[in-house]
Amino acid sequence: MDARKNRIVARAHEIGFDLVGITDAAPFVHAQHVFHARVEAGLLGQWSYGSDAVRQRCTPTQTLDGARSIVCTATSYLTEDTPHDPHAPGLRGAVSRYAWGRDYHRVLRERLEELASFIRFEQPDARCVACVDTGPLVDRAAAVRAGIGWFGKNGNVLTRDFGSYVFLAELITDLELEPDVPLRKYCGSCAVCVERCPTGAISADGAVDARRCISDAMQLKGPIPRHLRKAIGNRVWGCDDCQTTCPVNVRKSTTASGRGDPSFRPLPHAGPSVDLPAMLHMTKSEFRGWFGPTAMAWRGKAVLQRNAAVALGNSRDRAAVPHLVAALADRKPLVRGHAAWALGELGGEDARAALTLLLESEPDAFVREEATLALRSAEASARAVA
Ligand code: B12
Ligand code: SF4
Ligand code: SF4
Repeated sequence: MDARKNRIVARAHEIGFDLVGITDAAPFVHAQHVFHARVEAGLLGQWSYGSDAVRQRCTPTQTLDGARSIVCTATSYLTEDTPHDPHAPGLRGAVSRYAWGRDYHRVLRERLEELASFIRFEQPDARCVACVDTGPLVDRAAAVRAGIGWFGKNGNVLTRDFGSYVFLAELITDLELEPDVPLRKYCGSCAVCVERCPTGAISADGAVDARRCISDAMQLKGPIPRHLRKAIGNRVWGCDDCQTTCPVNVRKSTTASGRGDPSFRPLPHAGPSVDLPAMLHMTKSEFRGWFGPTAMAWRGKAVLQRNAAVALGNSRDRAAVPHLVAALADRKPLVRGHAAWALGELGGEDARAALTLLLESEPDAFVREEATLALRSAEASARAVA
């Protein structure tokens, strides 16, 4: 290893990155081809990247003129906390592991900036651009070419030491650094995630259809498609099913230190599970205080309230009914409409009465449609019981 690379890698580990690999800045030709094909097939759903955006994400020199290398990192977010069962009855909702601590965009950007400062201290004329998630780079393709891990059929990059519970982040730089070699590893005949994905979103050749993915549905701006709502269970953000079932993730260590990264430990209000009625009725300042520091806040308050309403509809707990009835008066049609759906799922006389009352005065077409269908479903279950 060249001495400069050695020092950068050592410093990156000190800063808190668990895995570090280097690749050159050549275009990601195969990834661009795969990416294009998926956009064409509509598999990216709401992430409607145009051809220019796809090309830029796969061409590092478009982001940094004169780029020569990419320092790729992976940081484990696995902590020892137990996830909440997304199908447990009751008034608590499951948060995906990646979202229950501090927002990884902020944490990793701070670390990348620290690494860039170190590089500039060593080489004052070096230029660096930090990329994490929303940055203009295909994070997974870069990590794979830098030897950090391999593509799993569930779409995630799998790593030998930390499994797939890693965040990916990169520094594109004009420094010439010796590239690492990609790993020669594949899923082989395993297809556990393909079989266990609750919505059948993963194809046998390892392409994720975002339109059927629960993680995607929770981030939609508008209504959650009806056919996905039951499979969501009590989840309010993200979905980990294709990771918890993956054999590569069994008994994986938590960070290089083995103690779990303190930044990704559960925050008080956004831990492995949240109080669903509290989320459904939160004020703006509660939203900012509870979820602002996490990666769950970027779509805004109404989206989380909508998710909480769906989770309560799947709670199999009649204690949810009064909370949902109260949410029928929410200012946002998105919240009212999903609360109506949830009441239809729980049924009962009180739910039917509230839906009937809502239909007498509701002006919004989407909410009216949801309430009409919900009332029908609640009436059908009442008939079935009688
Ligand atoms: C949009 C997005 C999503 C969307 C769409 C995901 C998708 N599958 O495309 C949704 C909301 C569904 C999503 C969900 C999740 N995401 Co996301 N997401 C992104 C984001 C912002 C862009 C991904 C993208 O460009 N997709 C387009 C597709 C075409 O590209 P790709 O996913 O990189 O896939 C490449 C491979 O298919 C590759 N490829 C090339 N050759 C080959 C060969 C083989 C055999 C295979 C299989 C693939 C392959 O080509 C593609 C292009 O590079 C990235 C961050 C980033 N900048 O890359 C995070 C990112 C991929 N997400 C991440 C995470 C953690 C998740 C979730 C696990 C969160 C959760 N628990 O709910 C889920 C997992 C869902 C899943 N099974 O994919 C991490 C993944 C970390 C890792 N270990 O891989 C990333 C990298 C964010 C980060 N910086 O850490 N995500
Ligand atoms: S995140 Fe959930 S819904 Fe999406 S592909 Fe994985 S298991 Fe399927
Ligand atoms: S469950 Fe099996 S097929 Fe899916 S990513 Fe893990 S090893 Fe690959």
